[in-house]
Amino acid sequence: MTLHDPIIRRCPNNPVLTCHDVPYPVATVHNAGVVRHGGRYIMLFRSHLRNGRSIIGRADSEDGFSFKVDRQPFLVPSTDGVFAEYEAFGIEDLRICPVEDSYLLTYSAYSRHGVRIALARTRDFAKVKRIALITQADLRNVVIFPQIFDGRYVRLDRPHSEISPWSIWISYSPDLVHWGDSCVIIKPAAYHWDEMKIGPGAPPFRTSKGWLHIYHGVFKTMSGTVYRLGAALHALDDPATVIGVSDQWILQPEDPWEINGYVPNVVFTCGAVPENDGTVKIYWGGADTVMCAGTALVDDLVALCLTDSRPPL
Ligand code: BMA
Repeated sequence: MTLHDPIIRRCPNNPVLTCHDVPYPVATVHNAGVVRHGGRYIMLFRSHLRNGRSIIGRADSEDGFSFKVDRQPFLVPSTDGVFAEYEAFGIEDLRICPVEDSYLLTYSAYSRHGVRIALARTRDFAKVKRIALITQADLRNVVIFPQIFDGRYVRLDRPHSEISPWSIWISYSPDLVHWGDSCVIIKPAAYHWDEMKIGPGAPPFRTSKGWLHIYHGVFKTMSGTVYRLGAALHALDDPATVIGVSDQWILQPEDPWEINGYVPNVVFTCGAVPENDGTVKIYWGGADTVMCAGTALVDDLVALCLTDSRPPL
């Protein structure tokens, strides 16, 4: 099979959203979760406020590329109880995980105690209910699979470690609150584009060959780090089984707004929307400053994982 080059075709209107499109004062617009809901695309994006802390805004689109931002932020740090304690430094990098009849929102909660992941639920993007803080400190990038496996929710996550390069783990829960049976399933590959650290990116989506997961990988250079995107395929009946991890990256910083910005040389994804025509829309933050979008053929991404794969561990 001949793969298309480039694998991800960038939207000609990139960046699709910037701080200038937001009707309240923010310094950045990036790392957004996106879903199709009720015939529209809903984007929940992160913005730095001018004090350096982050909140989540909402933008809607008819076509997935041209977005209009709500007048008010969608989610700001809680002022109540345990969530207030752990969200005090801001909330970041929200993923929208469609599971059963609702959307599970996972986001990084920052505080003087470190970073952990909070879980909230919405059915309509009007009412949002926080459910629980689902990791302890220094564990983030949580994405939840759209299916329940043998009565358990399944998530990918990324703990920090001093001993091992930061890797992608899997965990299970009967109730979304208590998680366990964790094990590592994909590690960075030595002297490879993702050798420094990797982490879950967009919530995985179903293909005929497996769950497709777009993740991020980091390489350290003499002038800082480079964040790129890669693809991995997990078995449909058992997501802990990694069928293949693409040896090549699928996206790297190339446009000026990906190379220069708040953090240079970053493409970072929290959302991808599979379409009925065999394509997938992929969304990424450019240089932690703007939102970009692109399209790929699902078959190309699957083929990279199956025919040009590197060992997962
Ligand atoms: C990661 C996270 C992301 C960010 C990326 C690049 O560690 O903080 O939110 O996009 O670094 O700065």
